[in-house]
Amino acid sequence: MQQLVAPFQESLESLDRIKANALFQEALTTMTPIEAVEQLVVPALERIGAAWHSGQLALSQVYMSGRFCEALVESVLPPSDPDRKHQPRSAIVVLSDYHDLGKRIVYSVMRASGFELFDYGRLDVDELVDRAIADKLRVLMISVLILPSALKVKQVCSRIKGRGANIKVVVGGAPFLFDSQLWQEVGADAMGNSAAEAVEIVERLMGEMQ
Ligand code: B12
Repeated sequence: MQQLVAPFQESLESLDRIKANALFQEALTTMTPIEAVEQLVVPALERIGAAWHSGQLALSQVYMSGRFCEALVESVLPPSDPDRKHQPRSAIVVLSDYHDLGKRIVYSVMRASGFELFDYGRLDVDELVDRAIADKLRVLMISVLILPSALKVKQVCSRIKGRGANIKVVVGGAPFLFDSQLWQEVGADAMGNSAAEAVEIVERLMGEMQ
């Protein structure tokens, strides 16, 4: 798999959609769709983000890479598991910033693993807290792309607690991958590095709630 990441990254950077698709299909011959996403798409996008950060790429290349990958991921997302687990009441949201891919993958993997959860799309703090409480959530999964959004999780957690609701907050996304302490600093109950970890965390929380 490692040897596919560099050519996949190059194909994205040069906006070669056909080559990117061919390399993704090659990965699918030896791994499941989610493995291909987590071991090929995610590392390539991480490298592209780092290259943009150090001035080697234009933001337009980052943007188009994200769009290509969204289409690839969308084409292989796993179907829902018919044997749904209805507990605990859960939702997933993108807090404040503008991205979709991480949330979409986590949502899809959760559903494929049998969990039913609300997809709140993208919300800001006040709207999110109101909705989470109105829906009587037990678990709120928050995905963020940039640090300012990650810091807003603190407001979400304190407002939820301030209103007396018992909702476990699970976070994920780039800022939490960069700083392993950040999830605790913003008052979250757990942080996941990947979609697979999201499932493990919710299963663990379900055990603790019983
Ligand atoms: C693609 C991308 C974009 C695209 C997004 C397109 C889209 N529709 O999604 C565009 C071009 C729009 C963009 C814009 C910006 N970006 Co950008 N972007 C990226 C990039 C390259 C990849 C992100 C991505 O989609 N990765 C793939 C997904 C699948 O990974 P993921 O989100 O991390 O999700 C996985 C895990 O984190 C986890 N997970 C995610 N959510 C959750 C939730 C839970 C509950 C759990 C358990 C797990 C979990 O599971 C997922 C699957 O494995 C990253 C680089 C990086 N290292 O992440 C930079 C990056 C995130 N961007 C960055 C920046 C700064 C920006 C901009 C501010 C740039 C600018 N100056 O305008 C804007 C901000 C836009 C905004 N306000 O929202 C920085 C953030 C730095 C920081 N510490 O805050 C990064 C890290 C680049 C860098 N190295 O500097 N970006």
